[in-house]
Amino acid sequence: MANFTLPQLPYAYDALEPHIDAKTMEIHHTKHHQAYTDGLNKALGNLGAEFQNKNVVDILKNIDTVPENVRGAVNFHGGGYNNHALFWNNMKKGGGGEPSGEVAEAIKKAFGSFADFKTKFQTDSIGVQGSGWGWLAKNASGGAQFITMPNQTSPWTRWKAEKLTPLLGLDVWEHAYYLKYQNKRADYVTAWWNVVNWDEVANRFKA
Ligand code: MN3
Repeated sequence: MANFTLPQLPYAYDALEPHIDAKTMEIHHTKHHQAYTDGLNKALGNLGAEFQNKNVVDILKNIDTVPENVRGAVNFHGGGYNNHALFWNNMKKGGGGEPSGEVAEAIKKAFGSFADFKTKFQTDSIGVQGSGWGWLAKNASGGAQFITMPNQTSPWTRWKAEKLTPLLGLDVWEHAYYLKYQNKRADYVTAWWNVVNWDEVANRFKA
């Protein structure tokens, strides 16, 4: 039986105030992330022993090997499980500013400038239809790339085709912002830049 557990938040629920409110963080973590955790365990429970003790990233990278009858559920809940773990670590109290080092150079090379990168990330994330995520990823040639992904589909599912590694993810599901920002997704995205943990992004880029 798969036994994934809800990862701890690396800070208190109110740590990202006023940009992301404590109530949203608490519900997002204890209800939504918990639901993806439970859903992943349930979906994997239908499969044989070879799927029970795998790392979730390995499962997502090899999503094409998951039997078809549960592939959709594993894609959704496994993606949600891993996306949120990345998301919590992509943020910190007193974050924001600009990256430095290798990831900053890669962003400049791919997008022209940090400001141009921000515009692209922000515009396309706000433009996601329905629910999904915006991602800064590292591509096969070691460069920076922006992608959006629908629903909870993880960038890791594009590993075999494109060798994409997720670096920085932004959850634009309404549950990530609705309590504080209601329908104003753009205001949430604008505020979110103030909590981005660029040290974590730099570490993920180097790894
Ligand atoms: Mn979410």
